[in-house]
Amino acid sequence: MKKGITGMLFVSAFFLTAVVFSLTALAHKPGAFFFGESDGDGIISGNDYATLVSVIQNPQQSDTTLYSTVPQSRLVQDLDGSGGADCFDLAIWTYWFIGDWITALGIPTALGADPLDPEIVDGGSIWLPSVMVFSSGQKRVGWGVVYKITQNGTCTDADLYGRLASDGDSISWGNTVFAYTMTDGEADVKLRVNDGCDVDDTVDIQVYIPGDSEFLVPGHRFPNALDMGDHFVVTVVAQ
Ligand SMILES: [Ca+2]
Ligand SMILES: [Ca+2]
Repeated sequence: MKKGITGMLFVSAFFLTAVVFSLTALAHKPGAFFFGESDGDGIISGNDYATLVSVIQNPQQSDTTLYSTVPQSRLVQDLDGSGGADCFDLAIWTYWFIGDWITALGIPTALGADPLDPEIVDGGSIWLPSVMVFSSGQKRVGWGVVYKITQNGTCTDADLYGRLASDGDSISWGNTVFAYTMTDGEADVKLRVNDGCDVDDTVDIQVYIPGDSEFLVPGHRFPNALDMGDHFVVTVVAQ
């Protein structure tokens, strides 16, 4: 009897949460916004649970049908970093859903890019080398990586092209932007230098994954920021 009541309460909470959060529309955010997600609202809720169960039960389903995340991939629900979506991820997810934010083994532990010192033609633009995000030897998918022009270079009259950190739904030029890691585990952002930069100037760019609190990602999926360590230092060269 008690078990039945508990089950009813759980199911009730499940659907109440789904209804409440279906009314909430959040702009895209960097960091763990999509980690464990499927319906793309950035919030761990009943829809995401149903998707993960469905994928486990019927693995041949199309990710583009099931996922509204960026990218549309079941790997955003790979919480243990195994490289697939399975019952071990569901176990972690279930803890999260009841408010026990246990640390998932699939959270990123390292960022890398090569080379870190590319050149850019004066007045031109380049795609920076892709930043890769890893954990447990696996490339991580759907993580929002922030790129930020710092004061450390000799020129700051430059812009980055990506999702604006201030409004992740807008893709534009700005000082601080982010990009999600795609199914190859790589995030891509473009840089341009403006009139205020000259030949031999450098543009310094910090790369990191923010902790949940910096951009108000709901839940406690990624409490602490992860910095790439070394910055991009891009040198302006003559045309
Ligand atoms: Ca959700
Ligand atoms: Ca997994």
